Amino acid sequence: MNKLLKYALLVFSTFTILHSCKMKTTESVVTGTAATKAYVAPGEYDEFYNFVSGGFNGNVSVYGLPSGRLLKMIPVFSVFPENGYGYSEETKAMLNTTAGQVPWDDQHHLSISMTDGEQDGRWLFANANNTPRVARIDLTTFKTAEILQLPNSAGNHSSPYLTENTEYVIAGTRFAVPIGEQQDVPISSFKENFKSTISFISVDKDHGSMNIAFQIILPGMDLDLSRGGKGPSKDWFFFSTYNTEQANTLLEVNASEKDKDFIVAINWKKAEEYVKSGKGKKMKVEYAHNTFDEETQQAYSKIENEVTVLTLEDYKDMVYMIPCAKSPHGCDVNPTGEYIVGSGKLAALIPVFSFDKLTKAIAAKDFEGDYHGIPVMKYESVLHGEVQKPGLGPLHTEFDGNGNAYTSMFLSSEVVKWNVESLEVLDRAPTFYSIGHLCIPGGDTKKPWGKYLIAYNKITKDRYLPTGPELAQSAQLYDISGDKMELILDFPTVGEPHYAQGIMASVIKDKSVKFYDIAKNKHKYVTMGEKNARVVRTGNRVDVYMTAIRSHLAPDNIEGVYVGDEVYFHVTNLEQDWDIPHGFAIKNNPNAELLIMPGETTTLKFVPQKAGMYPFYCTDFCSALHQEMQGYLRVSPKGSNVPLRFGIGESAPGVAVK
Ligand code: K7E
Ligand code: CUA
Repeated sequence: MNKLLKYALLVFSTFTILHSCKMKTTESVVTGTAATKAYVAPGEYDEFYNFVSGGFNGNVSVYGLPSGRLLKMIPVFSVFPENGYGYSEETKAMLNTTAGQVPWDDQHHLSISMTDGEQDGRWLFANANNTPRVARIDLTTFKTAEILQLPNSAGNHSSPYLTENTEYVIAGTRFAVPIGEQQDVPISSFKENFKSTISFISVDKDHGSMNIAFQIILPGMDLDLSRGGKGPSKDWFFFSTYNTEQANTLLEVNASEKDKDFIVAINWKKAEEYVKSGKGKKMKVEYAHNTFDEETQQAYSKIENEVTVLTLEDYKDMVYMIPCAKSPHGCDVNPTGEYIVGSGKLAALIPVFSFDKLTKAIAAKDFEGDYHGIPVMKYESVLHGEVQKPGLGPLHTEFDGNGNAYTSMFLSSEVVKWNVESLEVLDRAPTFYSIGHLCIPGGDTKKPWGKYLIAYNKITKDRYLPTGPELAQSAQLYDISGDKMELILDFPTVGEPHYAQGIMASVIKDKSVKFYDIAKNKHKYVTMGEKNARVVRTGNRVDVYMTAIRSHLAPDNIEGVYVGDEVYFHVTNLEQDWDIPHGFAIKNNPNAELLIMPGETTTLKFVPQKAGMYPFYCTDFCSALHQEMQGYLRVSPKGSNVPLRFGIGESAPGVAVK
């Protein structure tokens, strides 16, 4: 198909969507070369990793691009029976909070750690909306290494966003709530009592460990999304807000009353200085800080009690409000750090603000007034310009490395490409359907890779074979290396993706851990070699020091366990080879299995409720004799006198009775 015809079809299909509200299929816009562009031959690696938020599944999934192949699901905020995350004794504490173990969350946004504004591929940060938490995933193991609960927060949506050198992870609240001692107040007292907060979580340069450095308390409003500045604006953070009307009911109407909401600009460097110089006050709070220790292979949960907060008196000259068209959702900063894009869901244009103008207007005190004591900038004084008629329902913007921006349009179901300097619309591509977030690998950093764009769509309809009332979520891959965006692939995703991150595979793939060095295994219940496999009774606690190696578990015969005993299977995988996990499951165990990585020790707790024979086995097909990797636990009635006996082969109770 010649280029002109293709373009005509694109324009035509966009036009039909905009003007008939009738959904169209893409058949007409996919060209013959698309398949080869997305094709990754069997045995070949993908060029990019794509880390995709799981939305209501609470976890993160990993795809390869351009193939769209699902590589892994990383359990983060939700229990994951598939590998025992949240069930094993080692990982239960990862999901601990001040409200007890919370086994689920709603995961929307991801950020890959950066050095000098470029992805360094060390860690992936993830937010939990519902029970406010931020997680750090280690990209050498693809495991959740740390989860930090956020006090004074409700709806941790504007999170987790990073400063240029990952000095801080920043997390803003979606819900304003009463904070401090007195929280039992009438909902109608929103205006007096409800506050919004932004948490600044420091990240250790070498190990990544997180701590809440301080929080900024803002008047009650709903912070939606945010971005850190870059280059000239690197000391700043920008947040979109809605409900600056401070409504507490029927926000659909009441939070869209005003013509403009705001983008909140915060000079975090100043905030940091103020805290260092002793400003701010300590506040009594409670939050859980959970860390997975690689050495002992054990998660520890600690309840912290204090946080430093900066209130309005402390931050007179570090917070400013920029008026922005109705209910802005995305708030994105371009790679040079000069432009801030506010995407108002209900606006028919996209305002682009200039950082240079902002600093000049602040210096000149060119304010329009104030919002609860915070200076409000004049829209015209800080505006670079508006993208006119971009489409309907702008949500999020990502950037390529060539001066272009790509904005998702929820209502008109399209991606619109425009030039950041000239604000001229350059291209549009339909999405199927109702796009939410989009992602260009590195598209939120100083150095976007700029080759592909992925649309994460909210509605799937007719894209895949029907699967009952719930359909697979739909992602679409576009080649953006040319002037025109070209749709090259549809791929289904799990959960409900919101934001995602993409990174050149070469940045992380060679650092991937292949197995754990068993010599360094400091787990309290490690079994160093099969000869040390044993069972130890202490009162009604039974510790099984079990080993797994192709193709047996040791011990594989255990007797002398009684109903009501607390049996702990500490399974050490003795393999020292890549891709040889062993699994462990026992009959009637009311939770999940274990999946033990080579060199690792993992524990399953089992409290037998009835006397009987309980077979156990390896669940991961590990060798030709995997099916033989099995054993028996004999459980006798409470108070019986069956002696504790265990073994394997010659030493098994059934053989070795003497
Ligand atoms: Cu889905 Cu980032 Cu929670 Cu927009 S948010 S789509
Ligand atoms: Cu070990 Cu199957």
